[in-house]
Amino acid sequence: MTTAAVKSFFNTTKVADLSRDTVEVDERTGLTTDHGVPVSDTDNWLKVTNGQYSGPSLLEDQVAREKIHRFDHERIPERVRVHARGAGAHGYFKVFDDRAKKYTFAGVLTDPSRTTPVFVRFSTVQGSRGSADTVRDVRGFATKFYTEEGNWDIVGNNIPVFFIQDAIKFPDFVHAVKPEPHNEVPQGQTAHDNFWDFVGLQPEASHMVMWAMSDRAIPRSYRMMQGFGVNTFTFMNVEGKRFFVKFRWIPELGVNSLVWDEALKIAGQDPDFHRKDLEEAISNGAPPKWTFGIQVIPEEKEHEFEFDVLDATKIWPEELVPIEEIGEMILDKTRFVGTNFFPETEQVAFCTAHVVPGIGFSDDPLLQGRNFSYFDTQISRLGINWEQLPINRPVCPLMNHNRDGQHQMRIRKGQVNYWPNRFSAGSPADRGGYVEFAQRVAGIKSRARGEKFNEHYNQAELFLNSLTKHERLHLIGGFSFELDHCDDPVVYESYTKVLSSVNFDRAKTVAEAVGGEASLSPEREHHGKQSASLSQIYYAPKKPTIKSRRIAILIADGFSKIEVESIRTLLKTAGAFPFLISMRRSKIYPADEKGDDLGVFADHHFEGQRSTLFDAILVPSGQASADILMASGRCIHWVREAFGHLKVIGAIGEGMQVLARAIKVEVPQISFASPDDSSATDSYGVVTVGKYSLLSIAREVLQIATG
Ligand code: HDE
Repeated sequence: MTTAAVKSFFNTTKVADLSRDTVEVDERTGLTTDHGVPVSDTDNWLKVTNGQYSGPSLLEDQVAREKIHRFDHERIPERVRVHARGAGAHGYFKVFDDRAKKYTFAGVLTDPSRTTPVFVRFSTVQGSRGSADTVRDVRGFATKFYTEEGNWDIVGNNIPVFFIQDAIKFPDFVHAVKPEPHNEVPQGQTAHDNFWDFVGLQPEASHMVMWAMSDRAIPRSYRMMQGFGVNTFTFMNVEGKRFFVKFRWIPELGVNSLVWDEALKIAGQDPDFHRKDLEEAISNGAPPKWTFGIQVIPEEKEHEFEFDVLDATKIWPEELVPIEEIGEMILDKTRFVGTNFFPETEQVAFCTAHVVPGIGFSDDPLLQGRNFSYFDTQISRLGINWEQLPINRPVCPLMNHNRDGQHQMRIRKGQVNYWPNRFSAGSPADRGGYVEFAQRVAGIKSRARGEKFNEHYNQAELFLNSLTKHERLHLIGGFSFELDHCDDPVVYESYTKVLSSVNFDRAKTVAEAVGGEASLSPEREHHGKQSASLSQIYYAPKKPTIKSRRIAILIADGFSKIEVESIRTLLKTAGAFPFLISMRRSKIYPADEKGDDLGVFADHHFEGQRSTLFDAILVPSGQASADILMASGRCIHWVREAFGHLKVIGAIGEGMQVLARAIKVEVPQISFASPDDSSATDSYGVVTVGKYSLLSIAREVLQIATG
C-alpha cells in the first residue's frame, strides 16, 4: 500500500469515526449554558448590591451554579491503583504478508491488504497522574487495534515478565508497591520498605525485580522501548489447531535508557519529558515505529520446557523459541487532531479479554484474573457504558441486546432487545463468529499451581548473566539506591539474602553497599548460562541513526554564525532536532557583527534546558563565545554534567577550550581536515575538531544519517 493509500485508509476509519464527536468551536457563537441559553455575564455572580458595596451572592444564579457544578466534577478517578500516568498516540498496524496463517486465522495478523488503526497508551505504574515520567518503574505499553472484527487489546509492558504468577496476589502486590498506607510515601518509586518486604517474601518476584532494577526501568523514551504482551495467549488456525503465543514490539530506534543520575534530574527539570518527547518526535516528522514479533509454541510441545509456558514470571528464551517478525506499527499522530488529552488518553480503556477470532486465551493464571479485572475496573472509572466512549468504540458494525445503563449514548431503534426474537434481529453469527477452542480440561479442583511454577531463580540469573558489564553495574546501582531507602533492617538485611539465590557475588556487593546480610555461600548452584537478546545492546539499530535525537549547540555572543547555521542545517537534514542554547533566550550576536538583523535567536537559555535534556551537545568555535561560556560556572557545570551522563560531546576550534575547562580529561584531538581520519572517535564519545573543516563534518553527519 502506498503512503497516500495508508493515509487515506487511516483517515477513513478510526479518525473519521472520532471526527463524529469532534466539536469545532465556532467562536462567533456567543457564550451559552449547557442547555443552550445565551449568557450575558460570566464574570459576576448574581448579588444583592446597593450600587456601592456588594452584598450576598444569590443561589438563584443558575448560570454561576452550572459553571461551578461542571468544574466540581471535571475530574474522574484516575486509573485504579496502577498505570495512572500515561501518554497516548494514534497510528496504524500492518502485517508484512500472510505468513502467520499457519498459526491463526485472525485477519488483522494475516491479511497484508489491511491497515488497522491503533491507539497506544504508554504509562508508568506506581505514580499518580501527576508524577514524573522518568522515575524508575515498569512502563505500560497498551495497544488497541480497531480491527474489522472488533477491538483487540494487547495490554503489555516494556518488561517481558511479571512480579507474580497468580492474579489473586495482585492486590497484595499493588498495595505493597504503592505509597505506604500510613503516610502516603513514596511517590513514583519502589524505593521503600513495603515493596522490598513483599518481594523478599515472594521469591517468584525475583526475575522481574532484576529487570526493574536494570536500565529497562529508566527508558530514554517511550519510542525506544520494547513492548511485551507478557501473558501467554493462544492462536487457532483454520484447521482448528491451537498454538501458544507471546507478543512482542521491537523499536526501530533500539532499546535505550537514561543513566540514573539523569533520570533523577529530569524528573525535577522536566517531569513531562517522555510525554513531550513522543509529541515532539511525531509532530516533527519522526513517527516511532515498532516491528511486531510473535513467539509460537505448538500445543503438543507445551511440556517440553524446563519452565511452565503459562508462567508469567518466565520468558521464552529466543534461543529456544525464536521471534518471528510479522508486521509493524507506526504511531504518526499524537492525539486526534492534536487537541484534547482527556477524551482519548484518559478515557481510553483496555481489557485483556478483548480478543478477535483466531486469538484466544491460555490457562496462564495471571491472564485469567486479568480478564476479569480490566472490565471491572473500567466500570468504576468510566461507568458500564465505557465501551461506547469515542476512543473505545470499535469501527466495525455493532449489534447486540445489551441495553441502557448510566451514560447510555446510543438511541436504538427497534422493538426487541432479546434473543431469540420473531424478527431474527441480532442473530448470533453463524459464519466468522468468535469460537472458543474445544480444549480438553481435567483435574482436581484445588488452590494450587503447576509444579514447574515453583522454580524462581534460573531466569533471574540468566538475565543477570546476559548483561554487559556496564548494564550490570547499573543494576547493582539500582539495588543499592532502592535498598538504601529502606529504613527497616529486617527488610534490607533479608533482601540481600534473597539476592544471593540469584547471584552470590552480586549479592555480596549489594549487601556491602546497603548494610545487608550476605549469605556465607551460594544458596543454589549457579548455572552460568546467558541469552544474548536479554541485553539492550542486542537491539541497537543495524543502521545507526541520529534521527529525532535532541542535539544542543551551545553558543554565546561572538559565535561563528556560518559554522553554526551550516551545522544546524546539516543536523536537520539528517533528521536530528538541533537546539541553540545560550546565556539568554533572545538574540545572540555573531563575532564582530552587531547589526540587529544578524543576531540569531537562541531556542533556550541553559538554565531552562539543562544538558540532561539532550542526547548530544556541541560547542562550536569562536573565541569570544568560548570566553563567555568559560566565565560561567553554571555553563561549565552544564557541559560537565553532559560528560558525566556519557553524552556524545563535540567541540570545534575554540569550543575545545570550554570542553577542556569542563571535563578536565585528556581527550584525543581528532582532525576532520583530512578525509582519512574522519572515522576516528574516542572511548568517551567525545569528538573534537581542531582544524575546522565544514565539508568533512558535513560528510560525517550525512554518513551517520544515511548509515
Ligand atoms: Fe494490569 N491493570 N493487571 N498488568 N495493566 C490495569 O486497568 C491487573 C498486569 C497493564 O494504559 C488496571 O484500566 C491485574 C500485567 C497496563 O490504560 C487494572 C493483574 C501487565 C495497564 C489492572 C495485572 C499489566 C494496566 C488499572 C494481575 C503487563 C494500563 C487501570 C493479574 C502485561 C492500561 C486499568 C492503560 C492497568 C489489573 C497485571 C499491564 C486494575 C489484576 C502482567 C499497561 O485493571
